[in-house]
Amino acid sequence: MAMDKGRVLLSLTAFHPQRWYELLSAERDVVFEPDGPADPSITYAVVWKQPKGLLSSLPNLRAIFSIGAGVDHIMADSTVPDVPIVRVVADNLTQHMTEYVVWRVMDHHRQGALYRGQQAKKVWREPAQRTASDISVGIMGLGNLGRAAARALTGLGFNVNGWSRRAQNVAGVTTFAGDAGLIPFLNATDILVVLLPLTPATRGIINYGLLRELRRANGLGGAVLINAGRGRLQKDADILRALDDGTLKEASLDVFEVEPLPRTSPMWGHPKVFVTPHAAATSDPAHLVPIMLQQMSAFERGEPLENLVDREAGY
Ligand code: NDP
Ligand code: OXD
Repeated sequence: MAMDKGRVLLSLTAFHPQRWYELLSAERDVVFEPDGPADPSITYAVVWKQPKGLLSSLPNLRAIFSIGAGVDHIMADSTVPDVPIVRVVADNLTQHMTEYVVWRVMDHHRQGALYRGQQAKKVWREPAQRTASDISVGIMGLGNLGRAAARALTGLGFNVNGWSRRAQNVAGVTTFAGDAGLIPFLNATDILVVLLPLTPATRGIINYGLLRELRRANGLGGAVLINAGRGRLQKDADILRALDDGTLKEASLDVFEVEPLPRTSPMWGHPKVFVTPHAAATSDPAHLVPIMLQQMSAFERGEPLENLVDREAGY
């Protein structure tokens, strides 16, 4: 039997909600706040960093929709009720992330920082040039985003390694898995791209000891870190130490332990760091809301929800 058309609670922190509201409202009754405690009318929640305790107060909640691919912002609330959690898997978001990864890998590979420095001093000097096949890019996290980035990088001629929790097979990629695969993966990697989710198992994984394991005899002049996963995967202080003692040559960081990155952070002015404001792959409501609305309607017809979070694994 088909379910009733559910009402949607929209709870977004640090995102402008208006466009999400307008697009969801085309098909659904949408509210920003429950109608008092234990509001029985709400059946779906569309969220980013919802207030703790909010979701567990809704007795008829059927499903939670994250407006991002990551769901650590939902899981941070230990009272989240045991209903399906749907995360974003969408061509548009994947394309944004692939563009970011290719952009940052190419900039480090083609020595963007060196040329920007030379231009500032009006220096006309041509450094030695490598080809992509001289460089191994290692992607931590071979999920939806990691696999797409790997495809683009293999297409450009880079050697690509990938590391995941479970063994994966990706055409043209040398894959490693689990704890046993981590050190061999790092030892074979010149440019490390982090596209992991933040879970209890991955928190703080990008630390000084891990960075020491990267390959540095590669003609790049040192190892490079690119993190577009989550800030709390990394230890900002360890990255600064690694940059300052030469363990790392350069870093491109889209995410930080504290966001927005405090104005006092040395990352801002560091000559070897390229900072973007958690903008590698922006969630665009024009692309994502239609997918959410389709999922809600399909669910009400009795079809299964897609792109569900494994609560035990935390992503
Ligand atoms: P997926 O869930 O599709 O993939 C996650 C990958 O990480 C999988 O390969 C998974 O392994 C691996 N993984 C998870 N836990 C571990 C672990 N303990 N050890 C080793 N590997 C692990 O996620 P997406 O690719 O869609 O997204 C990845 C992350 O990117 C998001 O969680 C989010 O944090 C971040 N993100 C950042 C954005 C930005 O703008 N900066 C935008 C969008 C996403 P397995 O294959 O075995 O499951
Ligand atoms: C996401 C993000 O998880 O934008 O999608 O960080």
